[in-house]
Amino acid sequence: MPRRDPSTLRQTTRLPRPGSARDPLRWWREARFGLFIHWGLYALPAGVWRGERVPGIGEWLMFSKKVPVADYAQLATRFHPRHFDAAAIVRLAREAGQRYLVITAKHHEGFAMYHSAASPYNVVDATPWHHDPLADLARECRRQGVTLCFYYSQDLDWHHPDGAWNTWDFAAAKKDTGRYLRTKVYPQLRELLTRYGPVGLIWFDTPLTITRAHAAAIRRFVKRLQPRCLVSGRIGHGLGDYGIPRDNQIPPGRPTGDWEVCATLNHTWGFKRHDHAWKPAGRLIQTLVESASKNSNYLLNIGPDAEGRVPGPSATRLRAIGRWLRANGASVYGTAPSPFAHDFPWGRMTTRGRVLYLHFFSRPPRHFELRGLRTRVRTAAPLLAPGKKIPVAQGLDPATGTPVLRLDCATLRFTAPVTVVALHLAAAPAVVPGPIQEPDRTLTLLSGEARVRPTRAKLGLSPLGLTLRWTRPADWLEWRATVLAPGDFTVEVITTHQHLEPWSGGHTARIEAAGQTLRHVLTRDAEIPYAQAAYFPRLATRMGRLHVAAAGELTLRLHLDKILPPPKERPLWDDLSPLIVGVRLLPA
Ligand code: FHN
Repeated sequence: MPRRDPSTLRQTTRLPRPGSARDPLRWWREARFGLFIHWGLYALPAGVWRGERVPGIGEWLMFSKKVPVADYAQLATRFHPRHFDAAAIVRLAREAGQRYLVITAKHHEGFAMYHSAASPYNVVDATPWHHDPLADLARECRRQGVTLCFYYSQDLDWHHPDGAWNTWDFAAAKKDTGRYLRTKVYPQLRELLTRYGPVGLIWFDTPLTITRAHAAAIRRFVKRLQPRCLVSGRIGHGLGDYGIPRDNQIPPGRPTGDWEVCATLNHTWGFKRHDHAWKPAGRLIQTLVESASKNSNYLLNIGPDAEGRVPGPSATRLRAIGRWLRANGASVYGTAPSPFAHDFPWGRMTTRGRVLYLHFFSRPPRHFELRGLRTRVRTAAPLLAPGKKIPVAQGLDPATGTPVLRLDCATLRFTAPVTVVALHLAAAPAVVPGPIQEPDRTLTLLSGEARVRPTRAKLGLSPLGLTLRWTRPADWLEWRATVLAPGDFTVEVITTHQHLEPWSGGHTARIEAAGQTLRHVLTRDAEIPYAQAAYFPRLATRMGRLHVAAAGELTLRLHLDKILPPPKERPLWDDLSPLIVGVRLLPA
């Protein structure tokens, strides 16, 4: 892996566009689940270079070891994947329930995995295999009804003298981006968009040095050749048709806009023979559900080996997801996100018109309670047993008037990893805005549900619901939350960071609520366990105790009184200010 993960903080996303027959995102929103394939010359070293295990993600080996182009290109002479079987790979995607496939046409190593006239450094001309796997995949995708898409590294290219980031072979001062785009990127995009039939999307990646003008020109170029082809958010500069969080990142709460979570089955993208950190299938299913609940597709990766074989543990997991989807797919495909902007401790929600799907990640208590749903529930039943109605009671909390829904789950059979209950509503779901205390008395205030103050603050919130540019003590976050059961609480501030990047801590935080003040330096007091903790750890700082005397609306303000300057080392990303996930109140 690069020391830092240079993905995507610089991209933003547009707001969702309304669905219509002419909406190019329609098929993609309907699909919700896709197969990512990282395959290139890096599958040969598979994470080992000259006998030494290279840390990090496999496809970055050339960069990590600063392998000279002349040496790295020798790999092509050994690339002969006898076991590559496009029909089997597309079949696997279908078995997994994946509706589109994104294959690396050219990754940062610069090697074209198809027959490119624009560069002899390609899988047909430079290998003893002399074969175009993208042509096979295109044919099989058509035959088996999977949407074909291409990954293309438009900025980083370590083979081309003018491509970004190979400065061990090519002097940075002599690089001419325009020449790289003219001689490689545009000709190759033209090939990809004219030779393989309709392409669902081009998955651009890692927009680190590309200018807005170049990104806009690439977008126009794609749309001219295939107007319905989508452009991923990692084209940069907010020019994508949808956004992509950083690798393996799931945002807290419900972000704004259309998103695609891209994720690995182990840690690497390209095949690495020593990476056996396979994620359990149950967790992957929960992440798929969680993505859908956040208006996000889930693009799950395989890295075939140098023989073209899909690692066994990858195939097993994909098939397990497929089995779950065959039964429960109605609660995922083509669904809209949760009507709530916050996460629940018991699972996630998706919506389809007047149906609200509750995805339980663990067995619910017999008397399950959901707070904040304003719409009348006509019936509730397990998705897999619609005849087994679950008794429903709806009422108002006497102290606050908050709508409370109770399900009697005595007869509900919970099956791990996710059991879906469908609520049929009298109308499309409407909910109480803002955070609401849970029945276990915890109250989570996500940054995405806060208001930024004052109105002309420099502080902002990203569409993913994390703080941006918190550099001025004069700015603050403010929540109006509903408390049903008052009392004493332990208050925590939750921060995060990308695991390879520094955590921004040590600032002095102050909380004002219920007439009390809590002040504490942001320290790492505990790490909160959750599915993506390996990639985006969530760290809790204990601020102290708060007494809330009465039920009703609680206004809580988070200030940073003292903000430390960012580290001296020049960051790749724009903003190194504290990333605040939110504030949590736990019953004391
Ligand atoms: O640098 C790449 C990486 O190799 C991989 O392709 C991932 C997939 O999202 N994208 C970049 C890092 O974010």
